[in-house]
Amino acid sequence: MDVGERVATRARSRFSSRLHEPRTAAILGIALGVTFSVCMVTGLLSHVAQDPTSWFPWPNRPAGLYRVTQGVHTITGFVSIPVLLAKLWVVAPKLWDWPPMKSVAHALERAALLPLVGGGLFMLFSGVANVARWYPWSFYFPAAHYVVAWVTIGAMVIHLGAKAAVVKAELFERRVAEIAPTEAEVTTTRVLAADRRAFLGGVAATAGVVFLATAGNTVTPLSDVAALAQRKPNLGPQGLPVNKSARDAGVIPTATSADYRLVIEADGTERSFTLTQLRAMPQRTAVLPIACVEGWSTSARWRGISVVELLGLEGTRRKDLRVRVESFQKGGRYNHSELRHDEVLDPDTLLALELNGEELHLDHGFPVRLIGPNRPGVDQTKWVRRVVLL
Ligand SMILES: Nc1nc2c(c(=O)[nH]1)N[C@H]1C(S)=C(S)[C@@H](COP(=O)(O)O)O[C@H]1N2
Ligand SMILES: [Mo]
Repeated sequence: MDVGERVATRARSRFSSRLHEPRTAAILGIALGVTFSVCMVTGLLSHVAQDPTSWFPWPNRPAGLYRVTQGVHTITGFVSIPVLLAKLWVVAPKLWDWPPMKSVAHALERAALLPLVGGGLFMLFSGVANVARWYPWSFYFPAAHYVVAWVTIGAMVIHLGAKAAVVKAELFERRVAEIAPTEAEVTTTRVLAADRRAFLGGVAATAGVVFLATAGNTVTPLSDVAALAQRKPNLGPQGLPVNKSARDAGVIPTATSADYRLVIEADGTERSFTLTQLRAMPQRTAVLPIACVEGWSTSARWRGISVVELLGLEGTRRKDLRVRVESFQKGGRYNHSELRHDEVLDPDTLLALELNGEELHLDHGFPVRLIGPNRPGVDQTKWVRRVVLL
């Protein structure tokens, strides 16, 4: 026995539980594969929804699609946490595998563990921190979360490929004993199976609790038990949570000023409207959700002016239409947004003046806010000052 092997053997002997074994690891691996895959697919969709330069045409219907993708993304992310921790605990002794590399394939498989474990932990940690609005870092969260997602996906594909045979053998192939097992062997197998059931049951129960504690973010009937939800869907002025308040955005003086004018810039001409003039225009009602990237979402009834009507673009089929909507909030990444041509032409894309039957609350964007179907919350610009046809 060489020194390395002796050290490794001693380290492995500290993991005394019998649950550090392939079948438990395989079952948790499958569970994690499912939650991670759902989380990744919905995350990529949400990314595409937020990134207008993307190659993927994000549709503006159904109106609540982003609400679903982002809700599922954050819920599956949270639920993955106990499963990932359990899985890491089960396979921990394998860190001490000896020799560390048995072949090129084995070396590759082990090398992929660093981006897999590191990436997985980073994704879950940064996601949870972002939801909690805790930024113990200096990078731009969406960019970092997106890049590391691809690294993690790549590592996961390698890992799944490398482990497919083990998983198949452990879960899908009946092992026929070549020699009749002794009574002691039968007992050991039974005890192990019972331990495994109890452990996996505990992990599943924890995941269930995490699910209940987060799903209320977007599933209204569950909001009462949503201990981990940072926004309850029905809590806030006019029955809607507030992301950034008027005070935090520094817009109170401008938003409440009697001199407020909405400026419309199109084809080189500029028009401006007082609030009274805006209220006298034809109004349209639409039931649309606010769906935040943090996972919370609520549907509400909005009333206001169709952007397409305001710009006199009804009936146009132009595909090059782009409209920029600007807030009078100074600074802040979300003080403006852009509408694609299909969004401009959708009659439910509104400059809203009312929310749930009342004049917009200051924190929801008074006097005018943008609301459109299937747009990420970050793009539903509040306190609108200027609308520019590009
Ligand atoms: N001007 C401006 N508009 C904004 C934001 C902002 O920070 N500034 N935040 C956006 C985000 S992230 C969300 S989720 C929604 C939330 O709208 P609500 O506060 O009315 O619920 O507003 C959006 N509009
Ligand atoms: Mo948001």
